[in-house]
Amino acid sequence: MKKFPKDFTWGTATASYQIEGGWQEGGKGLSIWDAFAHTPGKIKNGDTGDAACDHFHRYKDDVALMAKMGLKAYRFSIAWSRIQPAGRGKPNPKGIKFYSDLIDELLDHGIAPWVTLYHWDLPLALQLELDGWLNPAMPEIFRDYAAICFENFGDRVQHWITFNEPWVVSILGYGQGVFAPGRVSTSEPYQAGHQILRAHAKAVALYREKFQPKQNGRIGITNNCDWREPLTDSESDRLAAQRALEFFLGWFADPIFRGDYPDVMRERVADRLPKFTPEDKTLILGSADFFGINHYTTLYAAEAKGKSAPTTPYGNGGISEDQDVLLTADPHWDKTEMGWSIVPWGLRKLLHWIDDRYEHPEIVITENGCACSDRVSNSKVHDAKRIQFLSDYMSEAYRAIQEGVNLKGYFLWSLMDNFEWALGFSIRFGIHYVDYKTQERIPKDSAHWYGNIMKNNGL
Ligand code: PNW
Repeated sequence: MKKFPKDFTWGTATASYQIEGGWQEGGKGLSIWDAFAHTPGKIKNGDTGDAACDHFHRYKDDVALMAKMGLKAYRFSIAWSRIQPAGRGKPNPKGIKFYSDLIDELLDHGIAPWVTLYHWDLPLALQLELDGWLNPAMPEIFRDYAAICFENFGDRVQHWITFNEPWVVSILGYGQGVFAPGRVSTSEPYQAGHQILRAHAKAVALYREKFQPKQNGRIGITNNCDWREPLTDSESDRLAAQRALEFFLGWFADPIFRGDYPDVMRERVADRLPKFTPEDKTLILGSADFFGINHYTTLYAAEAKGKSAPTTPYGNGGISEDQDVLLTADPHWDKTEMGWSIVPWGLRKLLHWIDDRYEHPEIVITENGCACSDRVSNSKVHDAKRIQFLSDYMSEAYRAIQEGVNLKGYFLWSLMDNFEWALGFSIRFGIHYVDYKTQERIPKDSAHWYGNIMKNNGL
């Protein structure tokens, strides 16, 4: 039996736009994802999150599902445009009430809420009026929104995550244009990322000054990173893999845990990479009580010498011209429905990389999971492949803990099938199956399996 530490947190994760629906209810304003999904050609099969999993109306049933499987923690995100329909100004009481009721329902069932303030659904007005994350006025606007959340929910929420995956917002939203707001640029990703880091730090400073002393919660940020393994043991491939990791995770984690962007980014991105003022640096350094990491896959990295290779649907490579890293998959690796290679040992190596580079931080895996082509038969879903994936990744996490990594939690993506962004409802990540016609939820085999893991605190 692989027993995890006594205080280990087991949970599942979701995000507002992916599950809530109710896109024009309860006084909610539009978000950039409402607009993006309604733009022809942006989402597979023309899907939108208008109704999604209808969680907005079914949250009580969904909390009952969680309770039934013995869930201890639940990570969800707040739709900013429910709280402030135009992104600024007076809070919307109905929006506050929705999340307040959800939090109460969770606590009534003994489930700890882990709340993400920004999982990509920026109020549309802020995009139209200010160009979204490109604007240096955004950090203060985000801080004011965060303050409303701390004020209204902080008496009951002990775990805050400011941003989910700034890398994805920057690269997929402002670089490749496959996610909202759909911008295509080689400089805007660095500007957007810069303002997100400043926004994160301002919200954390406010929380620490005004709320943390009384509310005693903790606050951090979630970054995402694949593992990059050197293709050969040549010095140039080793450097290529290291460079790819610094462009992926170092971009956002270095300023927070080391004080500035990685040198290799400064050299290669040069003037397109904004500079922090001394005040920015002071505010950003140390602005996280834990290290949130989302991890899904691994690729080999080699010195590219100008070559580039297509990666996966979401183009996990970043801006390849800047990195000059050639990414490839081992053809023997099995893949998920996302086209992401299944390489459990990549998680262990990534955890060690974080442990070394950031001096032994407390790490929480805030997402890990597997997309499968699930089918219902006799009201059951036999997702053996997902169970194998989870078991193998958890085993590697366990090994990392044995080897001294300070890993404190694991959140499975996702509680239920949901709107998988540009791929719509075609991709299923859930441990509960969702029938989008009837909104029926069916626990998959993996839900029962995960229930046992949590009960035994181990594998
Ligand atoms: C994450 N990449 O997205 C998000 O946090 C979730 O909302 C999402 O449903 C889940 O992972 C599965 O996709 C990512 O290209 C999107 O590297 C793209 C990448 C990574 C994570």
